Amino acid sequence: LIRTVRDFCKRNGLLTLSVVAVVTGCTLGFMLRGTHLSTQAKIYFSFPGELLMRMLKMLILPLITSSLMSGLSSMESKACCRMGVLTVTYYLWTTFIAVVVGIILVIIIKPGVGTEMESNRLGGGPVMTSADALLDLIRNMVPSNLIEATFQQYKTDLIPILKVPTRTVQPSFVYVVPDGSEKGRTVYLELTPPPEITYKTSPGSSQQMNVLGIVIFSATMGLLLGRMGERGAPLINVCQCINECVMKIINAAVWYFPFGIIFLVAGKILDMQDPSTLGKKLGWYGITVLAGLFVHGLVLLPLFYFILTRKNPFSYIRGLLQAMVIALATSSSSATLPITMKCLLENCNVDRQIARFVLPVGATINMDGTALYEAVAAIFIAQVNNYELDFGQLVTISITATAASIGAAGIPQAGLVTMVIVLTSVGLPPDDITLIVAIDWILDRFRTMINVLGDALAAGIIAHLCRKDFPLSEKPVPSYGTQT
Ligand code: DAS
Repeated sequence: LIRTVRDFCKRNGLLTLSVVAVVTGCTLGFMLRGTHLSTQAKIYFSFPGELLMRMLKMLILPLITSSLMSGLSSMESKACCRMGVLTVTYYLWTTFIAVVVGIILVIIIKPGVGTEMESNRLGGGPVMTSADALLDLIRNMVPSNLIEATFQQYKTDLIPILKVPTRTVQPSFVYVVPDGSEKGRTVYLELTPPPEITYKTSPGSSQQMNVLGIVIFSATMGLLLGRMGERGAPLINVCQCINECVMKIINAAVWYFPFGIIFLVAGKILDMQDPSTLGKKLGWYGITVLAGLFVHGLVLLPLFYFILTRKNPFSYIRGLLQAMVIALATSSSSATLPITMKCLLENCNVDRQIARFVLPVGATINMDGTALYEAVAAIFIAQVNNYELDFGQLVTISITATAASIGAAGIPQAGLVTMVIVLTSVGLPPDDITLIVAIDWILDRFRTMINVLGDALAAGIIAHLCRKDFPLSEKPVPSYGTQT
């Protein structure tokens, strides 16, 4: 038994360490919840976990841009279009299936029915119309500033450095220019652009780090570079070198992850809010979401994989366990992207060109777990408010939950933010998300894990369906135990 455990740890050292780190973090977090740590102590305590998240965020922009630009530039255009259409179609289909699974389960289990909430909570009118919310979602998909798009959620980190304009405060830029006199004096020009038309933004929209704009920009650059022939070669080489360097940095950084995970998980548990007044109902709501995630993520998606590739989905999923543990620990699919890429290339033998396209696109627009969660949460809130939804409203929820998951960023609790769109679309009070926020921190981890799993399984399916265009992509998944 000792030899078996030792051999397993050798083969799966990092995975084992990460799982042990999550368990240790949970234990430590719940042990410390009883003590009343001071704010300063909490800051020091959560520091290693903050370093882990910053390491992962640091890699997002170079990884996405270099992957897409180097990957697409070397593809033949017909093959690229076929792969792109297949990828987006598959993503939309699986996201919609996830929503339907969630709606069926929440209608059967009825977690929110029979709650004695005062029924006059409705009619307060939505914070914004669903049209405004959807427009805000689409607006976030086309950022006016690529740097802002990458770090939009982290603007507070950057304003002192980049003076990135914020949506609510009119930006003013200070320019230093020589005045042309022989004394070489300089003058300061403060230019305040005309006030933008103010538009409504969904609550917390500044929290949406939506890198879809970067994916679109990088994919377009990659396609154009590929058609520039020799003239594009230098930049393609630069992108390939950046991509290789980023993967090497990931290989080095991953050994810090278990240490960071302990404090990241423990720190989140320390900040966990006490369950809301809903108590047991909230428990049934959590069970409904987890059941939906299990059915969709570990039954339906593997079934789609088997039907479309005729391969064993679970030997493929074994190669993804490391990425799924990181997703569970960080609750951020964007931050997990570097590890997902590493698992696909090293453990699942997915062709690099396919992985470089399917994963970055998936990390921004494909969130099956989030879509399922938002549909369940919206119907649960309607049940809690004793508010009967008709079939048309269920259809509206399925469409807006799909759209909201596409617009959600791959960051912690992004799904809670975009859920406002789903609630306002059927006239439910958006501030009712406070009823479910108490257990959102744990559900967020599991739905992020399913988001990452959905992207990675899609890469394996697309690699199989496009094997004629990318002959190298059809490599056998190594049998369990030979993975790095
Ligand atoms: N945490 C998000 C992610 O990274 C999912 C969500 O908030 O729903 O995928």
